[in-house]
Amino acid sequence: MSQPERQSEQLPAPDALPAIDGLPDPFMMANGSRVATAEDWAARRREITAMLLGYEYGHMPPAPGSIAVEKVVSRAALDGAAIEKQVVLCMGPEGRIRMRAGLFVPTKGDGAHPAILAVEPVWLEHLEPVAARVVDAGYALAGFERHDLDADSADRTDGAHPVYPEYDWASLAVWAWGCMLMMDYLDMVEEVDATRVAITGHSRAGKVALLAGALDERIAVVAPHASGAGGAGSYRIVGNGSETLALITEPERFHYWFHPRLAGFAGKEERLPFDQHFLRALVAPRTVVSVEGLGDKWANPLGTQQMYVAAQPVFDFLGASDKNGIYFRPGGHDMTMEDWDVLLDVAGHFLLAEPAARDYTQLPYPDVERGFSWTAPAEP
Ligand code: GTR
Repeated sequence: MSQPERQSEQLPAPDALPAIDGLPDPFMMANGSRVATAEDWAARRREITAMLLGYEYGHMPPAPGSIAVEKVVSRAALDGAAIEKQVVLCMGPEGRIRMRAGLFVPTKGDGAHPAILAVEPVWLEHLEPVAARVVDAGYALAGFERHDLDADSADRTDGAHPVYPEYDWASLAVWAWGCMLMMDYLDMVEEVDATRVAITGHSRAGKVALLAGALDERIAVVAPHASGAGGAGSYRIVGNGSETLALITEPERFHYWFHPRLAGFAGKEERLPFDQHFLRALVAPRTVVSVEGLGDKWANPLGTQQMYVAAQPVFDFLGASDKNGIYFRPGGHDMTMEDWDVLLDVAGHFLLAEPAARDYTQLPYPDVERGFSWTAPAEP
């Protein structure tokens, strides 16, 4: 058992935790005092991370250190607009972790390019229009095959789980770890500026993008798309027809995405010592913009708005008020070309300081009460 897991063994069970009225206060430290300084927040950030990993996602191994890059393909692509690289990243004990990754680097423009990191195998044919659009906007597009690390099933005998048997990470954490490996890789690629990376993913991959972006402080912009339960959506505030904690952790559904402790809070969400605004707040003072479909009820638009609102005091406290954003478009649960255009606008504005073409503060339910009464401490 890893050290953090040994510590999380002592985590109180749901019934031993107090029921919290409204949304938990991210500034309230475990010792009962409230965050007052930037150092306090750094300590609180560690507490929040420990809670989220202990109760919700499980613990990941550290970065494997060195990565061997096996080149599979390097060729002109997208009618000459990009060089496409397909590689296999080999790492971990005895090189047993093998993950396919891909990268499109624009041929126009000099120097290291800003990049979009998608939790997708970007080399697949159906994503070619996306690659063309991203490259045309001047970004490199990177992605990977998360199922090389963990198949989307409860089986723990494939991919990374058997390589690190001492870790209690569930699938979302395994896949988020893959994003961090991608950051290690992008750091090695001289045509990419790894300090200017925006991460995105849709739905379950959006949950992964948010988790990775919350934990990995190298990721400048975090843009989960339709991530819902376990992502940018609330467990406590759930709109009509939206996915609940109980539903997502059902044994016949997606319990294996999460640490088994999470399912214990089904019907007891008020005892969770956090809600997903804590995850979102971990991104501060970097940028998070969640992109949603107004008609995508399953992904909990109301609860996503409320998490955005409840994370804002942390961004305010850290002097990053304008780095927390949300965007709702009409329509349902898919990631369309229009959504990629939004993502490129987000990247243009928050990575490259270009003027934004959209308002990232517009609430779809402006009249709903905030659901909490605590406020940000005076600025550190
Ligand atoms: C659904 C699941 C959602 C979302 C979605 C997807 O069935 O309930 O939480 O992750 O799958 O990934 O498309």
